[in-house]
Amino acid sequence: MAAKARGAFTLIVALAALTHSAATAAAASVENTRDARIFELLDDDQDGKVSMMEFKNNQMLVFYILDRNKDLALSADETFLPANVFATFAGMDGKIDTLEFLDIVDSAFKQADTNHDGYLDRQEFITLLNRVRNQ
Ligand SMILES: [Ca+2]
Ligand SMILES: [Ca+2]
Ligand SMILES: [Ca+2]
Repeated sequence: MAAKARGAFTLIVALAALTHSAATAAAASVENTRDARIFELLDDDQDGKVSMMEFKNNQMLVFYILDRNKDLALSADETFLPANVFATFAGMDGKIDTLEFLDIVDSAFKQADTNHDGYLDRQEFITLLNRVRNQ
């Protein structure tokens, strides 16, 4: 998988951790349950698939959560990314701004949508999470 997609999905997993770690620590140990929750979190209109728009909206939420100092850019210490992966996103200024972030999200979505129908279904999503974990 391309570095960009890998990074974006690291962020998704980070969101899941942020959202659920406090309330459902016990349930989170069951990985499949957690994956289903992440998917439901992304699927705003609950039609069983995640559109590009749903994906982007939710990822922008991740961005704002991660951006602790609210300068609309992610520095290395605000992300959960390995330094080398972060560097490939951040470019010369050493920060990931919103446009760079959306670019990452865009390419991650396209990589994950293996049947190219413009949606992530549960299977595509779970496959992707498993791939990210097994890197
Ligand atoms: Ca949906
Ligand atoms: Ca920041
Ligand atoms: Ca698809």
